[in-house]
Amino acid sequence: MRALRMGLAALFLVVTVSLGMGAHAQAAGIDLKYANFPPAPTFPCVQMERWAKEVEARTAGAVNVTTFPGSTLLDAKNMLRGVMQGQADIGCISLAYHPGVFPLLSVMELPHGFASSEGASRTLWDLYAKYMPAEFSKVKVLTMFTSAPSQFMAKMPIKTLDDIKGVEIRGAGSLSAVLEKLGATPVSMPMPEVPEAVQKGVIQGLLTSFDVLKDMKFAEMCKYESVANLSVYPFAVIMNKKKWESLPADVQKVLDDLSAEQSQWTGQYMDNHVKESLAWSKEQHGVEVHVLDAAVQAEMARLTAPLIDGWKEKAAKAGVDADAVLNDVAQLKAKYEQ
Ligand code: 3IO
Repeated sequence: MRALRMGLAALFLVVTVSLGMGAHAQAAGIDLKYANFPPAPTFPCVQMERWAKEVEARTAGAVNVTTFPGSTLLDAKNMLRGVMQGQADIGCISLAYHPGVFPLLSVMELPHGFASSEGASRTLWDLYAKYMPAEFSKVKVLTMFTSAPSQFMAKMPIKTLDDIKGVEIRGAGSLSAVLEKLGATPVSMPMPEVPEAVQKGVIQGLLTSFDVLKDMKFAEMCKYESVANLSVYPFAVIMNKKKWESLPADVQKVLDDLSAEQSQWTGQYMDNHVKESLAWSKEQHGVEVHVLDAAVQAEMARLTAPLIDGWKEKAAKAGVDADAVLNDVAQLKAKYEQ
């Protein structure tokens, strides 16, 4: 009898607590501020809107996400700190903008030869989930994804390595290092600053994926596109840790269940969008697309290979098992890009 009464009491407690939590989530109306740095039409913001819509639907409206694209709440350079300090609850960061801050996951900026954003995005997420690297311990990671492979967009044709020798081209982080190895003059800056730099002639072109031809209108200014299939840019969507800890368990579960799916969704969207952007740029702006000869691509691979040893050295100093991570990248790439 005593045991039954205690059992009932415990059941009553569980029911009231869970009802209470649900009621709290509904009544309090959880509002999350999500900051992003590039303009609204770009892929990091498209995936942000998709995530917001999914979260609102899957929590039956208990969570409301307010999105701030185009650096309206936090810009690229303030994003990481701003989220840690709680100016935004959620933010999107490009890892390449923070050299030395992510010794493990910067492995995804190296020239592995990924052919797709989907393959690279899923690889990045799996690496994060496996290693849970200390470099992200001060935030909650909601998802990760990458750009598509990087290509040249320039004011003049690029067909050989001679064509970029000493030429000012924009890349960020390790992609800047790629440009240096190729003999160009690398100029590093966040994406939102690039259109003006091209316009003013500070740079003659940029190295990133072809989505921006349409989404940031580079097709108007950079008429010559060269397919080089260089490294991708990794991104992370991070949440203020206190905010995360304040969320009810059922809401946390919805967000955790969305992480891997959101990574794959973004990769698939990006791969399709790059094709659409290229077709649009040819039609609307008559851009010229040149696929670099196999011999030129092979030479680029040879010149950039030392970046991998450079990463290994720095990673090892930060306590990362660099060989194990590189091995995982190769295996995951084969798995997701077969
Ligand atoms: C990128 C960044 C912002 C908006 C669209 C984009 N497409 C590819 C990238 C990657 C990149 O160049 C960067 O700076 O992160």
